[in-house]
Amino acid sequence: MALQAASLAPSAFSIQKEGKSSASVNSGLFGVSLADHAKTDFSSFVLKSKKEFGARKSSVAVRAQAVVTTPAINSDTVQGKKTLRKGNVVITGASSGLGLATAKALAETGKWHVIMACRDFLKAEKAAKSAGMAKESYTIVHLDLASLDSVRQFVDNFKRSGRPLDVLVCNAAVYQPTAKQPSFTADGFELSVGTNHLGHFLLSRLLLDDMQQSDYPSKRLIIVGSITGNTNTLAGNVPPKANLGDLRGLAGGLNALNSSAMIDGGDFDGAKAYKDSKVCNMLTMQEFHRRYHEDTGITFSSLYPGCIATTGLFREHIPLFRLLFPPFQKFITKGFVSEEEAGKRLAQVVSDPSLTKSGVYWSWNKASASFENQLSPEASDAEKARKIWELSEKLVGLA
Ligand code: LMG
Ligand code: NDP
Ligand code: PMR
Repeated sequence: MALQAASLAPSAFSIQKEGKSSASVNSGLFGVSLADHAKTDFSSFVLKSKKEFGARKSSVAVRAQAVVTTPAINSDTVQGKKTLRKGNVVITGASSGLGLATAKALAETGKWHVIMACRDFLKAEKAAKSAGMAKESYTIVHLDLASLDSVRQFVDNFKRSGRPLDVLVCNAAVYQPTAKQPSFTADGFELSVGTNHLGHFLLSRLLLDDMQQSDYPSKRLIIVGSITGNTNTLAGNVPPKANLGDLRGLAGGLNALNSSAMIDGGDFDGAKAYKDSKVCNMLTMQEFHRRYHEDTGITFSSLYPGCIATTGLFREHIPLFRLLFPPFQKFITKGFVSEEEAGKRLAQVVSDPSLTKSGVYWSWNKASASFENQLSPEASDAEKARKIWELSEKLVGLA
């Protein structure tokens, strides 16, 4: 499936070059008015070109195209008032759970075009359809975060599309609570940290330029964190606890050959690896803030959306856990939140005008009001953040 989907990615963008001039397609894709936008049935183009892929391979080669972007603020000549064009938001892992709910919430506003960056094209298409997302409100593009080549391919495809990037949401994740042995990404990194942290680290670094170039008024880079990575909470104290130690495993490449598969150099533990990866996510957001906020104006945020106990994240947990976890969170911890509610929360971090402060880890109280939350000492350790940044740069080939 991954291979098959990989071959679809270029076609998703190649349709812009088939039969229509860039200018006419771009006016539909990037134009301000919803009516104009609705005329461009981009998602059906994607599916159509996918079907044609096997028969006409030569047409799939991605060619660079002239970039004709519409400015963020447009004058609406009919009504004589200024309007904001649709924002373009990339959401990784938008094929289920939080990512899908956020994509849906944003698409429904009519103000956002969602680029669903997913490893399984067909699953994503079915998910978007059954969520009732209007087909002109999204585009699915292949991205497998467990492969650095795939991340680079995604970025190339995105750049070639000529679409401005206004917000990037790093949402995808894997959790392997029952794994006895580590598994690895295409590049040989332990899978949870390799996917959740290193894949997103490369993706965000490579797309930062695009966000910088966008003329959208509020550009944001969001990385989904979690309470379970924060040892200043009860949830963060359920064993195994997150702990990055002195980063010796990360420095060694997390490959279980010449180093441990775990960041701290310890024995493999899937639940700990996930929590460690979330600490990396939260530290990365802060390091981005320190390095780039002032110069770029981009808002860097992280969040804990609540315990969405029903998502696919727990697919590898034992059946008894999957049965008891939702009622446990609903009735005992009261930390439970529905996918829909969590999607609205993340959508706020994407687009709410009151959530523009950079460097913040957002959470929500019982009344579902957002507040700036406190991170654990480790998840706010600036020196560790810098070291992780530098080691990660080496591992993903940026340094
Ligand atoms: C591990 O087990 C697994 O081994 C691992 O594979 C992985 O899955 C990992 O985190 C994921 O979990 C953790 C295990 C052991 O937890 C359990 O699942 C045991 C459940 C036992 C049930 C206990 C009764 C709960 C009440 C009953 C409710 C019925 C519904 C049941 C639903 C169960 C679904 C989970 O965990 C333990 O060892 C238990 C000890 C729990 C420690 C709690 C933490 C206390 C820390 C206190 C310090 C607080 C300091 C911070 C202060 C902050 C204040 C805000
Ligand atoms: P889901 O499993 O429903 O969603 C995870 C998404 O990530 C899926 O779309 C999955 O794709 C995708 N994904 C996994 N691996 C890759 C990969 N290699 N390349 C591309 N995409 C990939 O879980 P949630 O919605 O719960 O998780 C979303 C985010 O929320 C995660 O960052 C998680 O850490 C965070 N979070 C979740 C909490 C919860 O209680 N559920 C609490 C706190 C934070 P596919 O559909 O193909 O499997
Ligand atoms: Mg946890 C007190 C509140 C609370 C909250 C908000 C969560 C969230 N959890 C809480 C408490 C507890 N949990 C307690 C007391 C226990 C012991 C019974 C407990 C257990 C537990 C397990 C076994 N919880 C879990 C697991 C998982 O496998 C989940 C996990 O750690 O995934 C990494 C999990 C979670 N609890 C949460 C949240 C949000 C998760 C899941 C996901 C995540 O952090 O992304």
